[in-house]
Amino acid sequence: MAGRWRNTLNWSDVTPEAAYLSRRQIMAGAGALALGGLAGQARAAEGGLEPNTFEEITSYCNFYEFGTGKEDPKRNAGALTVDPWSVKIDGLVDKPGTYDLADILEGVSLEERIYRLRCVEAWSMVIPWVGFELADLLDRVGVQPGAKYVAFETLFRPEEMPGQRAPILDWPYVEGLRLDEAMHPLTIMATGLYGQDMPKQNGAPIRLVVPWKYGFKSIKSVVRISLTETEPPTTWNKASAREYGFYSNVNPQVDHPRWSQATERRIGAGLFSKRQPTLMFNGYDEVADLYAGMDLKKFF
Ligand SMILES: Nc1nc2c(c(=O)[nH]1)N[C@H]1C(S)=C(S)[C@@H](COP(=O)(O)O)O[C@H]1N2
Ligand SMILES: [Mo]
Repeated sequence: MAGRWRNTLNWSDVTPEAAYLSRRQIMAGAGALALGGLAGQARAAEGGLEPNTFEEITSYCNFYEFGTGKEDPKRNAGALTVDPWSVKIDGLVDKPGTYDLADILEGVSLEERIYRLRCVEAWSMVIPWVGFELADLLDRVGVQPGAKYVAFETLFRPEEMPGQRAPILDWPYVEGLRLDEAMHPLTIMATGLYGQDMPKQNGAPIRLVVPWKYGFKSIKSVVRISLTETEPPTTWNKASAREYGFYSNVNPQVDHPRWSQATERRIGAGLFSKRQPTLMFNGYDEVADLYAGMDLKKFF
């Protein structure tokens, strides 16, 4: 994809440039929906999946490597070098190695996935990602039988990431999934949004997106993916284990110790708009099977 960089982009603009993307979509539930077919025609999305604007998605961000303010990433991420970029894949895999991003992208098919994003802070957006299923990548490198978890790591480069020069979090940012969560078809590695290369503030050039979990699980600017036998440490859990569990599935019945998770504020909905109810698994009911028999209050 061309790395075009526009400040404003409307949903209707996306249609021509995204038209070549694979239309393989998960239509079950509210997983994703097909792009509007008519050129220049904005399409009303089904199931409350009207995407936020490009401006909203790229201006209101959490990326503490660039500062803790919502507008800090947009202001500070311009200095990030995203080319060259490689991802080290190691641990319990048949073909460990440091893979150039281009090599990773060669073997996958990019597609658009319009997903809700629910931040643990109780705001939400809808984002039209471009990406590929993490399972496709894991299948290519060959997951060994002993692997039970997937660990992820963000770039550590304090020269370009001013937030990393302060002990805001335990750097580098790390995250993790259980292997079955990582292999679920809803779990993607995203390389763009609105049909363009990933804006730096949203986790260029490649980031994880797990739509049924709180946003902090969707780790940005990934440089390492490791298959492990034991549950990997995760950044927000290390910062405050009683507030941020390993699973962190969106769950309106399990409140954060300091605020309710029953409702959320949709970014861009307007100052006087009503909060909307938060849905179990952020509305992605198809993942419920992954947690059959688990106490989701205990494993929050
Ligand atoms: N490396 C890294 N990844 C991160 C974060 C971060 O601070 N650093 N913030 C997380 C949080 S809290 C959220 S809500 C989402 C926000 O993604 P967005 O800014 O692209 O909407 O990114 C997640 N991934
Ligand atoms: Mo978040």
